[in-house]
Amino acid sequence: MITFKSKLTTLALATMLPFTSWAESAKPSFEDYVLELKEQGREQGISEPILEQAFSDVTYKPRAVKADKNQPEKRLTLDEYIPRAVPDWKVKQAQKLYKQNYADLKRIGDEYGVQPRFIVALWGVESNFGTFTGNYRVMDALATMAYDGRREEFFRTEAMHALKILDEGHIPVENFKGSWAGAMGQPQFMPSSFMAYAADGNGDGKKDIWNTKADVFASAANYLSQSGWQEEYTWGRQVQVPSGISLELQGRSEEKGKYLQEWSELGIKRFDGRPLPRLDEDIKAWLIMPDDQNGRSYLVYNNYNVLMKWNRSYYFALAVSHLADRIKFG
Ligand SMILES: [Ca+2]
Repeated sequence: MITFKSKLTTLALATMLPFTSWAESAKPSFEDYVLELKEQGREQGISEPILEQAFSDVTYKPRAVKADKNQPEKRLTLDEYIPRAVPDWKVKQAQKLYKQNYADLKRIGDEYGVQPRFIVALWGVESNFGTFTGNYRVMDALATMAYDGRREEFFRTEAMHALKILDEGHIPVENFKGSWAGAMGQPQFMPSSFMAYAADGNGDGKKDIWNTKADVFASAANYLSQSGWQEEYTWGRQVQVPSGISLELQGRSEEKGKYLQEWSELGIKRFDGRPLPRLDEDIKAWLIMPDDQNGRSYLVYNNYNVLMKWNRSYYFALAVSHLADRIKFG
């Protein structure tokens, strides 16, 4: 009986202690953790001078952890979100930069099979055309996020990719900057995306997504191209749906896709009321209604699914799509 009681007391005390106090007793110090990362990099064949530079003075960044935990939870409707994410000044800036960089954009767009307006739209949404790229040292951000532990494996792997990027000489350590989560340069690539998709757009042998616009454009275009982009199509369009349409029809899973002719027979029209285009072609589309029947509805093509691979947020994909259309249509 006494044993039972004391066990119960221990249990009660344990549940009252803040969870972090035990988690941290089993955890190495940040300094030791960074040494482990360095050793792992050494095992992966990263050169000693790069290891020394990359790991000199790696610092834990409480603000990165705070940013990770405080991501906004309030859900905006698309009617609220789109004008905030793509204000008119951003549209004007996109149109101006599209013209200024057209020679590079056209060359790179042709090479990768991506319409230039989508390259510029991604650039605008990701980093405001390269003006907000993050000021964290990438190794600080990744070591902090890995040490924080909620997604340790993911960030540890990203840290190893980051070391390879330095080892390949694309960027000097002192300029190796990114967001609190380690998203880098003007397209905000995580190191693993850099390794998979970064490209050299100006032919100097380096993939400099921080400072070389041609490399930024080629890297974004290569990402889309490798992910299945089809340049003969657009992303989709906003549509009118008949009142009372079933929400069962919406969704992006394979079996929810229908040909445009089928959607047209279900009463779906372009947003301005005209019939859907290209009804005689075998083009599959998906209906999405993120704000239910009362909000904006879209028929999206495969290219929209590609944008969702870049970033799983439909807010992101629709902001990019909207900006790409404004570049073309004003
Ligand atoms: Ca280059």
